[in-house]
Amino acid sequence: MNYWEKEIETLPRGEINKVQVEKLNHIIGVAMQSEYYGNLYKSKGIKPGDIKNIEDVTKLPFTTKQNLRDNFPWGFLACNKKEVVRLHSSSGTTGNPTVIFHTAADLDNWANLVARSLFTAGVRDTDVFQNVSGYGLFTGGLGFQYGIEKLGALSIPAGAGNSIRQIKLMQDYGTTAIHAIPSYLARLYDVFLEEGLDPRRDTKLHTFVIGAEPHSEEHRRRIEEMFGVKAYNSFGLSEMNGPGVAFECTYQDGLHIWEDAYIVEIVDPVTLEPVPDGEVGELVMTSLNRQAMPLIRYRTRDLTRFLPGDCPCGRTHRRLDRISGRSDDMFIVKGCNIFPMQIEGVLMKIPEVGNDYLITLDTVGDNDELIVEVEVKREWFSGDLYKLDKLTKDIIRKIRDEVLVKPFVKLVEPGSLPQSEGKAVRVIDKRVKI
Ligand code: ADP
Ligand code: K
Ligand code: ZN
Repeated sequence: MNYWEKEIETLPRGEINKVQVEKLNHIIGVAMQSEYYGNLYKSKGIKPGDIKNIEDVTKLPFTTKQNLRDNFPWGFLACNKKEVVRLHSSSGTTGNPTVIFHTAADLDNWANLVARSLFTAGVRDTDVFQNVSGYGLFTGGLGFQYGIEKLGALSIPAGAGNSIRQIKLMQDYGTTAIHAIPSYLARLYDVFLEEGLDPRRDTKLHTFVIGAEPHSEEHRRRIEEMFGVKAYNSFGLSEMNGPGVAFECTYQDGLHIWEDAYIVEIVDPVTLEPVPDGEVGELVMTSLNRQAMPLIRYRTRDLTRFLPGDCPCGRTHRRLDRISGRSDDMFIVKGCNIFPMQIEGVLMKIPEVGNDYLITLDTVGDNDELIVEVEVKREWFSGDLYKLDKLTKDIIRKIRDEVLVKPFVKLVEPGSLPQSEGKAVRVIDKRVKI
């Protein structure tokens, strides 16, 4: 058995589009029960049935994070409050938070998508799955929890942090699969070493599911090497439920995005026109199943592209390239547009470089400077000064070749960079704003 839901996962393109058109017409009607879409669509004369073919989706207005904030908390609710059984919310440290509501049926659909995603990455009901993710308002906790249970694997709701305890759980219960953010796994590996353990020898791990934050192909390969596992890329966002939106299959060549549940567009972030197929742009998504709070043409701000061609796994749902960053991640130094992942890609290819780094943008004199602190592997840090100096110069040259700005590079001891509780903070901007 290769598929969780064979018929849906291998639906021919024409059929997928037909399902999408039907569901979109329906979901427009559902969305119009909310104050936000009700007012907006009435004012524009949009109604269910307007969508004749899939291209018609482009006639609908976009929805942005700002719209969600402005209408917090109930403005997008499309059903009776009595029907809502859960909410997930972003922290909202700046401005209003955002909130997503779910009915019982929404949660069931979501759990099924996560189960399908995990199955696609080769996880089975015989696995012992440790979810190393914050539970609570963050969707990575409960989102995976119910998906693992639906799949039928033995779930260990370990939560985030406390690496010694995580390792103990792995050993006590023979954990075979883990979900965690990639920046954490690199740190977890160090704890294994400090404890005198080798994850290849002392655990039964074979599968990682990594996501929730951008990471480079090189970072993935490092994690696979360190632990002796296969690491699959998992993409999702709270606005589209959370995990289970797009997932790598065992071919590890792009993430299948579930097109029976979402309409997927990639647009130029400036003109908002569709980009030519295969070009990078902003991912725009429409939720087709959610009843409590459908979102139509939601601008994710995530940058990616469709991969061309068919996947050998037989799934017909299109594949996204790994997310190269968010449109708001990009920073400009000395006139050059730079994404943190470009720098990560360079660093992770250098064998002496450790797993952590921090980019700081600062004003020095009259200039903006790019400062990159780079962790060096322990066996190298105690090396001679001549070698370290050579390494610094090598890093400077390689980063400059990639981003066209010459950085200041500072080598630091492993474990010495500040560590965040959740997703890694890769860039700090201290520049004087004029
Ligand atoms: P927040 O917006 O507060 O980070 P979410 O948990 O909803 O909360 O985060 C979703 C975002 O995380 C996505 O829009 C994307 O930017 C990022 N993300 C999630 N999975 C991946 C992944 N596999 N690769 C890169 N970025 C990812
Ligand atoms: K089981
Ligand atoms: Zn595939």
